[in-house]
Amino acid sequence: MNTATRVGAFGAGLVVAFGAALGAGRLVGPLDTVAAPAPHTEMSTDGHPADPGGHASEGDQHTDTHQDPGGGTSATPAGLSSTDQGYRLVPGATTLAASKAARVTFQVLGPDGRPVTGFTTAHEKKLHLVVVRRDLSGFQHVHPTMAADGTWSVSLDLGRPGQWRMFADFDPDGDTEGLVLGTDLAVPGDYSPVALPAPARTTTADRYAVQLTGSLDPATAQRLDLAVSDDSGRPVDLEPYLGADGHLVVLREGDLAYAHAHPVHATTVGDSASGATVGFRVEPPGPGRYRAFLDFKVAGTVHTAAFTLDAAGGTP
Ligand SMILES: [Cu+2]
Repeated sequence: MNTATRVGAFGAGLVVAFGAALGAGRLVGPLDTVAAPAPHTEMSTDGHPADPGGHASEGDQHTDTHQDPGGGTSATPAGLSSTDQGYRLVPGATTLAASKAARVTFQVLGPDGRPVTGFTTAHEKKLHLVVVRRDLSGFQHVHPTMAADGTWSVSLDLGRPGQWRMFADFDPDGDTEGLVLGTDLAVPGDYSPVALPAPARTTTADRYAVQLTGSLDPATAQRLDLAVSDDSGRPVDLEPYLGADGHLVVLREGDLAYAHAHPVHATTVGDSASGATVGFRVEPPGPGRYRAFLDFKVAGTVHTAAFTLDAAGGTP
């Protein structure tokens, strides 16, 4: 990513402008999902251990976003295309048998048509993969491993038939901005869409309760704060996860426009005072109903909380 982007975005706190930003989404914090236990193999495409543990200094400082001073959102939202800026996301197979441990492979082809092998680490990973069924159920955020030839692979929970969307969120080496490319995977079988839960301000993730404050506005970046407490109502101490106190991926119902936000404030690794609340700035590409997935880490385990939000003034 270029320096300007890095600095600018960081300084201002991340505004994820879905649309305007090309790589609006580009850093996803990894989560290994709710449903998919895929151990996230830290890949080391360059021969180094992916993350020795300290990513605070640099990994956190970039943001994935681009500021969009004009507030415009005329650009195509991230994740809707399998190609952008000459890059192309190519899955190894587009139809997979239903399996809770489906092996999924893909390559990112560069402008020269060859598999890309050089990626800039963002939030401790060279590539973040978000996978969700088109009905917005089954959210998974994992970190595939790349082979020397540029083929990425990962185990996903595709145990339920349906049409799945995978988003590769990455920043190729060079001047290109971060990209989010998307493509569908079909899992044949008896498909029963799951209705999106109604908008709500509280939800649970495993034994934790998560409370949302703020709302989405289709025209401007708005702050969303999420507070996590345990089953006895006590606030918990959020731990840094992939260089941030939390990672938020927001997807629009209907077209799955994608945005990824990181916390408004910088995270200090090992900062026990980071607290139980994490704030994000999110700017949806337009009106609609969205599903927001928050990945957070408590006591060494990553959890995912999901909320349905309307961007149109109709907040719960
Ligand atoms: Cu990730």
